[in-house]
Order: sequence, then C-alpha cells, then structure tokens
Amino acid sequence: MSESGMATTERILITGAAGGIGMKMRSRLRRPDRVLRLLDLDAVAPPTTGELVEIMTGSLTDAATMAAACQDVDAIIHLGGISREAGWDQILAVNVDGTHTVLEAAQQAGISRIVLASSNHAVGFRVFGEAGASGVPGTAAPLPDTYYGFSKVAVEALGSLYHSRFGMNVICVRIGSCFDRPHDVRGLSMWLSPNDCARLFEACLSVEQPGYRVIWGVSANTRVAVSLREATELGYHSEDDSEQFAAEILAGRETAQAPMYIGGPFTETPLGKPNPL
Ligand code: NAI
Ligand code: 15L
Repeated sequence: MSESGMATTERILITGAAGGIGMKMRSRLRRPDRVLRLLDLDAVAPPTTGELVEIMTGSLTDAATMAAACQDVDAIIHLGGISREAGWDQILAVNVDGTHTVLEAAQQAGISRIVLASSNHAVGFRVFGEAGASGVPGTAAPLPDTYYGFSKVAVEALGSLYHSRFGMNVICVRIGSCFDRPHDVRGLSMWLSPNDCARLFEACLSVEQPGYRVIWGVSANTRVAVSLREATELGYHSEDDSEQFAAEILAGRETAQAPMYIGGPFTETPLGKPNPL
C-alpha cells in the first residue's frame, strides 16, 4: 500500500544507488510490490530478470533531474553525495545544496517521506563512553569532525526545516560504519551490518507518521557506544553483532581500546582533503 492510500505498487527513489550502501540495499529492499527507482551520477547495473527497477543517470544537484526522479514516488532514501572529507565548495555543492535540491523536488512532488543518510561524523567529536551505558543518544547535539561531518549536520537541519514547513516525514539516520564487516576496533562499536541497514530502512519506510527524527544506524553490537533506543522506537530490530569479528580484529593488537572520539580518524584528517574511507 502506498502512502497515498491507494492499493498500488509503491515506488521508492534511492539516490546514490551505485554507491556501497545503495548496491547492498538493492537486493535487500526488493519486494514484489515495490519499484526501486535508482539514481546516480555513475552507472547503475541494469535490471536482472524480474527485478522491478527503474534506472536514472544524473545529478541530484540538478533540479530538473530531481523533478523527473520524484515523479510518482512514495518515499525517498537519499544516500547520494560525497561520503568522506572533501573540499569545502564540493561538500557545499553536493551534500548541502544537493540535499536541498532533493528535498525541494520531493516537496514539489508531494512526497511525504524521506530518509536522509546522515553520519556518525555529524557528532564525530563526541567521546566514546560519554553517555555511559545508555549510549550517545540519536539526538545528541552536533559536534562535527570534518567539512563532511558539518554537511551531515546541515542535512539534518534541512530535513527539520522541510518537516516544520511542509509536514514531511523526515528520518535522519546517523549511520555508523556500514560495510560487509567492521574493519577495526572502532568498527566493533559502530558497525551497521548491511542486513540491519535494510531492516532499519524498512522500519523507516513503514512506521506510521514518524514526523522528524534523528536516529542512530548501528547494529546491536556488544561494544555499541550509541543508543539504539530511537531506532527501536521506529520498529527497528537488529539481528547482527560485530562481536563475531572481534577475535580476528583484536588479534595481535596491544589494546582493545577504541579511539577517543566516535569519528575516529576523521577527527584528525586535514580539513578539506580527501581522506581514506
Ligand atoms: P558511496 O560514496 O559509496 O556512494 C555515494 C554515491 O553517491 C556514489 O555512487 C556517487 O556516485 C553518488 N553521488 C555522488 N554525487 C552525486 C550526485 N551529484 N548525483 C547523484 N549521485 C551522486 O557512499 P556510501 O558508503 O554508499 O554511503 C551512502 C550514504 O551514506 C552517503 O551519504 C554517506 O555519506 C552516508 N554514510 C555512509 C556510511 C558508511 O559506512 N558507508 C556511514 C555514514 C554515512
Ligand atoms: C562515513 O560517514 C563514511 O561515509 C564511510 O565511508 C565511513 O568512513 C564511515 O563514516 C565510518 O565512520 O566508518
């Protein structure tokens, strides 16, 4: 059932669909009653047999492209953009202006629900353990660690604006580290498994009238340092735990201590210079 209440196939627009998370979500968000419209600057793989996908190549910074991409769409998962540190102008153009273009097109098209990919780097200078056993809340005030982290704070604020002005349901997900497996000690705390990511997005798409929310996107890791409470309230139930990788990651290390800050290496990378992922 679409949000318009009509018993039609729903259509979800995913921006940044050719990226790491977008590619992982394509099969996981597949449903017989759902069309995935996949937008990216880069080439998106063509549909496989029976797959309900529509592919669009273009920039989310372009208003005409976004107007076309938003036609007949029920909800958006906005993943597209620069996903690490970069020059100020580039970050502003793609992540900030680009998200404004996405929200504006969504509003014009009457789309009432959008999931925005925020990041742990919006609060990268928060200290591991600062909130004790309950974990850093999803609503913790911003402490960005990079221009990139700043752009995610701006993304969250734009989402808030479009909610307050137009009543759009906007869920900002402060994604931890979404890869097939965690890479390091910090990742043992911040990992979001791809399957949990899909579970979280499904919860964001189906929860009734969420309004405006900022939530964490992490798995139920044994070493989790952020709160799953806000995501759980939306209906998310994690089934994964990074602990299965702990022995391998910790082998040969002198300390199992995570870095001081949630943002890890992003807190030390020179501003404006592309950093390793
Ligand atoms: P990625 O860098 O692999 O993918 C981003 C995609 O956006 C790329 O395919 C790129 O071509 C596309 N893109 C960039 N500029 C565009 C434009 N102007 N128009 C259309 N498409 C454009 O990033 P990833 O890992 O898939 O992350 C997805 C989102 O989640 C990003 O917004 C990122 O900041 C956020 N995020 C990811 C985390 C992770 O662990 N992977 C953690 C926290 C946040
Ligand atoms: C992010 O925001 C990046 O997009 C991703 O590439 C990872 O660096 C992730 O954070 C992380 O903190 O591990």
